[in-house]
Formats: sequence, C-alpha cells, structure tokens
Amino acid sequence: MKTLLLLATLALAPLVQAQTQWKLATGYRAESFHTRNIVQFAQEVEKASAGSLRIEVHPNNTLFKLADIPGAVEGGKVQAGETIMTSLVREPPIAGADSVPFVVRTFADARRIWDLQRPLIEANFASRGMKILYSVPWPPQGLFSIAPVRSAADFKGTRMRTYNPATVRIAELLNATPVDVPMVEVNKALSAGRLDSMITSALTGVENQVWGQIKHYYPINAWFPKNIVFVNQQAFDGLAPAVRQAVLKAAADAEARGWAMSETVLDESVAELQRKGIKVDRATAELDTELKRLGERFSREWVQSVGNDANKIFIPFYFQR
Ligand code: PCA
Repeated sequence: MKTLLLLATLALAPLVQAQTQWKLATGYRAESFHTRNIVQFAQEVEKASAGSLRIEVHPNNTLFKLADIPGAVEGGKVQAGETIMTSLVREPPIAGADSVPFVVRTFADARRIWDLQRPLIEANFASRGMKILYSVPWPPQGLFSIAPVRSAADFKGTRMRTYNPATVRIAELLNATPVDVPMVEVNKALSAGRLDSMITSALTGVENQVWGQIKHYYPINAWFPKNIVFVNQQAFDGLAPAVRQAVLKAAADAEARGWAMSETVLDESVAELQRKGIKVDRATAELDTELKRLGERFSREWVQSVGNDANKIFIPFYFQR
C-alpha cells in the first residue's frame, strides 16, 4: 500500500506544484456556446493538471473589450483570451479571410480555410509573444431585417448593425449607415430603434431575442467567422511540461467539441427564430445576385489589400479540393 501511494505521488510529482492561476477574458456572454466550451476547457485543464493550473473565465467584456483582448494578452495584462478573428483584420490581415462574403459556404469549407490560415496566424501571434490554443466558428451569417428585403436597393438609407471592419464595408457597399453594436448589446440597440438590419448568425438573433423588432431572416450563409482562444507565450512557457501538454490536449478537444456545437446550434437557432414568428425566407433571385456581386467586389478589395498572403489561402482553397 505504501509503495502504491509512493508510486502515485511520484507519478503526480511533476504536476503537484504551486497552483498557477490564469485569467481568460472574452467579450461574449457566459451562456454563449463559445463561452460554455471555454469553461469546459478550463475544467478539463484543471483536472488533467491535478489542480496545478486554474483558468478563471471572465465573460461579457468585463475584463477587456472584445477587440482589446489580443493587445491585453500580448502586453501580459491578462494571461489568456478569446476574440473574434475578424476583429484582427488589420493585424494580421489574413485573419480577415473568414469574413470575405460567399467564399466559405459550409462548415467543411470553414475547416479548410482554418487549416490554411492557422500557420500564418500562428506565426503572427508568435512574433507578438502569443500562442493560439484553438479556434471555433460561429454558425453561418444570415441577414436579419425589420422590413422585407427584395433587392440591395432596399438597404439604401437604412441603418445596418456592424461588428467588424468587414461588416462596415458591406454596409457601405449597400449604401446603408453602419452602426457598430457589440454582440451583447444587440437587443438593447434594437429596442431603442437604432437598427433596421444586421448580418449575423441565427444564434446571435436568438441570444438577443430579436423577434420584438426583427420580422425577417434570410439564411444567406455569407461567411463563417471564427473565434480564437490564445495565451501569452511567457505564461504558457512558465508551466511545467506536463501541464503544457494538458493545456494543448484540452485545447484540441475543445476545438473538436466547439465545431460540433456550432453545427448543432445552427439548426436549433433557425427553428427557434421560426417558433418566435420570424419569417425565414430564401433571398430573392435579385438580392442573391446582387449580394454575390458585392461579395466578388469585396474579395477583390481584400486580396488587393492583403497581398501575397491572401493567395496563400485562396489559391489552395479554390484549386486543391
Ligand atoms: N455573432 C457575433 C459574431 C458572429 C456571430 O454570429 C456577433 O454578431 O457579433
């Protein structure tokens, strides 16, 4: 018995050390599936590291605002964080690949884009002293509107909610006024009558209970934005090797789990919008053609502004199926 105990103690020896605490900041709500997935990741890390690493999750923009989280992790103000990749479009520009409209049409496409982006984004993060843990997509982005939309002309002079530079550009191309509203404030902005339309996931519509104002949803599957979870490299390097392994294993599991969750919540959310009385319709042929044209223009602008790195993603994406 004594020998067994001794063996058990020895086996745990590399893990049993002073407890390290990390804070992880995110801009999304505690109930969001992304955040629930992070909480499970944290629990698994704690368990696998025999309690030597505790990750405390701070949701809802409480620690830092969504777009400020990468800077906070880079500067060591917080050890870990989550943001939406498209809020990084300027640094590195390649992160914007997943909000170029009408390129990624399925979860399988989203996976291929991520596999192509990952090495480039990892290199950029590494140069800034950060390490990527995992990434999980939002369900596809559809069009919500208070009034029925038949063609692009219907957006003229209306107010469109935006959440990143890509959605701002899309609003501009539609001659709508972009209104920046964080995900967690969409309900408030709608109730205050500040918005006429938005492009986001059915899930975000459900979480913000948009049915009070929004009457139409068009599942145009415009793009699949992804969140990324990352850590300050120094904080990571400060862990014992076995704990680092535990973090990487839990991260890989969280990535697989998160992709499956995203697919499941998509179907549930569209059904819920319908139950709440929102009309779910296909875009008219006219709107569809106009949006595709807009997407092509957006793509051209994006490839021009990003340069060669854009080709590193789009050429294999289109030609190596
Ligand atoms: N919801 C988030 C980002 C993408 C999505 O589906 C938002 O609307 O801000």
